[in-house]
Parts: sequence; C-alpha cells; structure tokens
Amino acid sequence: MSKEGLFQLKSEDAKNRCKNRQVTICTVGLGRIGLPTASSFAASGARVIGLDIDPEVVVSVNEGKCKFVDEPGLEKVMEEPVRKGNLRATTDYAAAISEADYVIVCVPTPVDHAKTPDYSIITSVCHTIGKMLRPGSTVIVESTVGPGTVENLIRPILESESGMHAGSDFGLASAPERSDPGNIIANMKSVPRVVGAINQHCLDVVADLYETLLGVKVYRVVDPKTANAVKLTENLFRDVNIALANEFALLYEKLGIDAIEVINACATKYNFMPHYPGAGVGGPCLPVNSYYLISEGVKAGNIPYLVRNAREINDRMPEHVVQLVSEALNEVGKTVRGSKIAVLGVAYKPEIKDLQLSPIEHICNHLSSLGAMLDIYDPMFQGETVFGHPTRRSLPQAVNGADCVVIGTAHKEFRSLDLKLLSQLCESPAALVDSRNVIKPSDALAAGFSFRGVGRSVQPNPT
Ligand code: SAJ
Repeated sequence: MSKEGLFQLKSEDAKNRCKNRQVTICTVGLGRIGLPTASSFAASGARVIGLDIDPEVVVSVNEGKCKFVDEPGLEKVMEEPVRKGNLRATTDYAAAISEADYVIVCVPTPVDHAKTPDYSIITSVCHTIGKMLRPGSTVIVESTVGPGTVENLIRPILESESGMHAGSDFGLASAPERSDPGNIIANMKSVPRVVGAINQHCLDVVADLYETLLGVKVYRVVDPKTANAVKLTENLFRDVNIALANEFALLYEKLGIDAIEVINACATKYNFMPHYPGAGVGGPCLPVNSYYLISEGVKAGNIPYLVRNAREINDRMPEHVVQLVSEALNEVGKTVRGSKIAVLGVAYKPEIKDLQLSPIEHICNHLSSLGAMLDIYDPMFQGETVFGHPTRRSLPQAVNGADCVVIGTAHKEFRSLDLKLLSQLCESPAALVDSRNVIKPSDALAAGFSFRGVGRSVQPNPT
C-alpha cells in the first residue's frame, strides 16, 4: 500500500499501477452485482476485499461458494482468486476501506411503499466510507440512483465525513452496472461500461480501471449524473416499450387480433425493436427505476408522464391474467372458486432464481383469495415455499388433477411442453392460460384446452 493514494498520482503512474495489478479494490455489497464485480476484478489479478454486512455471505465467499446458482461461470471466476487469497470477504468496513485505492459501491437502492427512492442503505454506507476513506482513493458508485444523487447526496456525505474534497483529495465517479441478471459474468466484459466522474483526471483513472482490469470498453460521459441518466434511460426505454406491447395486447385481444403475430411481423422492419406483452414486469430493476426519474422530475417540476403511465400499465397486467383465468375456466363450466390451479413458473424472468417484485405473486395471491387451490412448480424453486405455498419437485405433481394451468414464467422447460400429456394429467375439461407466450394457441386447442393468452385473440375450443 503506497503512502500516496492512487488518485493523487499522475494519470500515467496510476495507469502503471493498474497495469501491474498493484491496486487494492474494495467492493461494498456482495450481492448479485457486487460479487461478480469483486470476483472479476480479482480474477484479473488485482487485490480485492469484498465487504458485506451478512457474515454468512462472507463465510461462503471465503470458501469460494456463491448462492447465485443462476449466474453461469461466477463460482468458476471466484475459485482461483479465493484460493490464491487475492479475493477475500469481510464484514470489517474499517480495515477494508482504509486499505483501498478504489471503493466500488454495489448496494441495493429500492423504493419504499410510497414508490419513493429509498437511499437509506447507500447513504449509511457512504457515511461509513467517508469516515474510513484514505486520501487518494476513488469512490465508484455502481448502484442505480437518480441523476444528481452522486453529486448532491453522496458527495456531500463523503466530504463531510472525510473532511476531504472530492476531485482533489479523493475521486468520485458513477459507473452504473448494466449487466443482465443471469448473464452477469459474461456481461462484465461484453457490455460497455458508461463512466461519468467528478473531473477529467478521475474519469481517466476510473475508465482505465475497467478497461485494463476487466478488458471492457468504456464509454466516457461528462459527469456522474449523465452516467446515471444513461442507466435509467435504457431501463425505462425497456419498461415503456414493454408497456406499449402490453397496451397493444389488451386492445388486440378485444379486436380479435393476435398481438404476438403482429409484433413478430413488425420485427421484420429494420427499426422495430420487439418487446412482448405478458404477466407484467418484475425484478429489482425495471419496476423500480422509473420512480428514480419520476421523483427527480417532480423535484424539477417536470413529471415524466409517459414513464409513469407505463408503470401503471405494466402494474395492471397481473390482474389481467387473473381475468383470463376466470374466463378460461368459465368456458369449461368452472369457476376460480374451488378450482385447482397449477402455476408453472413464479420467477420474475426465465432461468433466474429471483422472486423480487415478480408479477406472479399478485396472480397467486388474488387467485387464492378468490378460493382457488394453487399448486406451484418452478424449476428454480423446487420443494421450497413461495408466496406462502409449498412448491412441487416436478411438473406432473403440480398439474395432476388441475382444472387450470397457468404459465407464469417462460422457463426453457415450459417451451416444449407435451400439451396432450398435460391435458391428460388435468381434470378435464381444463383450461390453459399462457401469460408468457410460450404456447401456440392452436396446439392448446388441439390438446382440448380452453385457452387464453396475453395478447392472444380468443378462439372458443371447437372440440
Ligand atoms: N419482460 C416483458 N416483456 C419483454 C421483456 C421483458 O414483459 O419483452 C419482463 C420480464 O419477464 C421481467 C421484466 O420484464 O419480468 C424485466 O426483465 P429484463 O429482461 O428487463 O430483466 P432485468 O430486470 O433482470 O434486467 C434489466 C436489464 N435492463 C435492460 O435490458 C435495459 C439489465 O441489462 C440491467 O442491468 C438490469 O435491468 C438492472 O440491473 O438494471
């Protein structure tokens, strides 16, 4: 550990230290973003200290284990650095931060029940970082925050706690994570990093860290708030386009037009980016990020109405699926009350072991409250308890004797279902409701189901 902090070195010297892996990185938060970040930097040969408040996480990381079974390659990337000792985890904030050249913040930034950004975790972490910060080190915020939060909330905290000045005594930058949960290790290198910093020197030092150690392209922007605006813009672009697809689906269902067929046809046009309707938008990112921009918009007196309306449309989709279940059951002379309903897939997206803000929770809760008996099967949650319901270890166990089957998540396993076999397992006549466009309507009808799908035009079963 050199006496002069890396940030105070001339860019060239800082780059050499980076090139020679003579840097110490502290990653604050070893969750789905923090652990792959710490492991990837350590795998490049840098010395990495992973900080987490959860002692169990710390123990498992130091044993080279990780709970993210759905992150391919993560445990492999951790293996050697843990064995060699250049990746170690701790709960000891003081030791870790005071040794670091770079402090990378990867803690959650949820919204509270009033949909207001809840920055309590990141602010408390920054108070601690400020107290321990070593002159010449650089703080990098990877957590997703509203534009201006780094400049107006985080900087003052770090300066008042450290008694130092950002930009001269220590560096401060935003490098929002952009990795796709379920592909994070691959994305660490493949998805360019957008970096915005407190000044040019800091931008150079931080950009060089990602380029040199992770081998990822860096797109430099003028300041941290611009980098945070980029992250929100790309996530809200997706949320709004999904809402548009859901709006088309709701309308086309009424007009007897298959919205999926329409979107697939539109996708043949060079400038059409297809998004698909479904049960709603889940996960720790899209259903939350809009509110960061909405709250900044409210403060600035310019509410992003489109973004807000998109949230309302996407949040209404789970209830639409409940409606489709009721319709499909009625078509076979049954009601939700008293029916056995098999729910296939509860994760918020395919191949992920994550229930955060999963739209399927609302569907399960409402169907239960209407008197249905649920049986859940999800390949990522076998033999567990989800939304208060025990989950099955196999699909046939869940479907056996069902009056209705609901597809909640488009896991690979559900993309090649034998519908004839499925209908034989059900209490015939049975219904099939697809909220994730994995079932061809004609196949469902041919198998004897009464079928409903989000965005699918209803065709009464002729059989
Ligand atoms: N969904 C649809 N229709 C679609 C695509 C997705 O209904 O056409 C639903 C999914 O089923 C899921 C939700 O939207 O419930 C979110 O899915 P996602 O694929 O957007 O996944 P996330 O939230 O896991 O990851 C997003 C990604 N952002 C973008 O692709 C712009 C990821 O790159 C970000 O890093 C991540 O948010 C994040 O951390 O912010």
